[in-house]
Amino acid sequence: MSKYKQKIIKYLYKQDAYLSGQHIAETLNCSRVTVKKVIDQLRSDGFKIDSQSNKGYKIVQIPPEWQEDIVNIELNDCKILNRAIVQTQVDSTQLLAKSQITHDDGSFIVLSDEQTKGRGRFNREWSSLKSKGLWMSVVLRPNIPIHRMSTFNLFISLAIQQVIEDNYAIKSQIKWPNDIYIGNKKVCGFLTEMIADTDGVNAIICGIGINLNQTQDEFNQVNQDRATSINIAHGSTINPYTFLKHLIHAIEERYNQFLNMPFSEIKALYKEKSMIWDKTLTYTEGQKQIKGKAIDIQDNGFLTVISEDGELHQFMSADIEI
Ligand code: 32G
Repeated sequence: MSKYKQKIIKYLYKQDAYLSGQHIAETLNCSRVTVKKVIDQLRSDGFKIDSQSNKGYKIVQIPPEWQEDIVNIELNDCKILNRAIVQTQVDSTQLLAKSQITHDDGSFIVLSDEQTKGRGRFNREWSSLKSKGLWMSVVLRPNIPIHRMSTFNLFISLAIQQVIEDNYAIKSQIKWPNDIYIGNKKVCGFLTEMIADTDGVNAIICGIGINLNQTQDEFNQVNQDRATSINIAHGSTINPYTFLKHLIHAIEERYNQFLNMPFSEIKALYKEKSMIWDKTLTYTEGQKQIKGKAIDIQDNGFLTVISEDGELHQFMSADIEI
């Protein structure tokens, strides 16, 4: 029976309409009893499936936990990713992705409902409440020399920023180099790690955390005034599969651009969507700390900052206090 489960989910989800048991059985070449059994099983898995005597079945609600079958449907048209690894709980999708790389040379995403040890830059804790956000690691396999990686994050930033703005009508801005903001609150953080040697890049492991459905009071005390979710800004529940679909599509497009065109071609757009201009901010990179204003971004992704004494500084990355 279970051999039909995936097919039935896929068919019902894709059609997104009432389909009779008879029609499903004929299309998928199984019996109506099998269809009924699978429907019952899906309902006990937490799917809400409406059934109407003259119309048939329709999925009206998917369980809050990520469903691997449905995630894979959303990945179907994506040429840069082979598959999804879906977990209910992990320490960190980033750690799981890295351990997978050692015995899997493909491109994939890792998704988890919850992370118990989600981490951001400088090993800072990344709050990853169960089924409240998109906690994802994307593993890509470019065939490029290491020096080309300096602009990867910039292309990814635009992919995320654009999904929020285009599909949810929310003004969002990039805070170079690793965050997306709505107003003065963080909605997303991402980081890019890689496995590389002098011959080039073997794998990119890009960790992306996007707050989708937290309410303001669900953020802890520290993040209370500094974090927001798409739900808060949009004013209604965000369907994680729809968000994922848009994001995968945007990442695919920007990743292909990253591989095929210089950053200079998207630089004007990147600058327009960035929030750090015209403000005196504190920039820290390693031992170096200065107060200054960002004035430009170079074709290699470096940020040019003019410090209070009028000197120019180039940052490949930095921790910026806002
Ligand atoms: N929303 C807003 N601010 C938060 C949150 C939150 N949910 N949690 C903590 N803060 O293990 C951002 C993040 C990299 C990558 C944190 C500010 C960018 C997260 C500041 C307070 C999937 N680094 N530090 N798995 N990590 S989630 C994983 C960043 C993703 N901050 C993947 C990555």
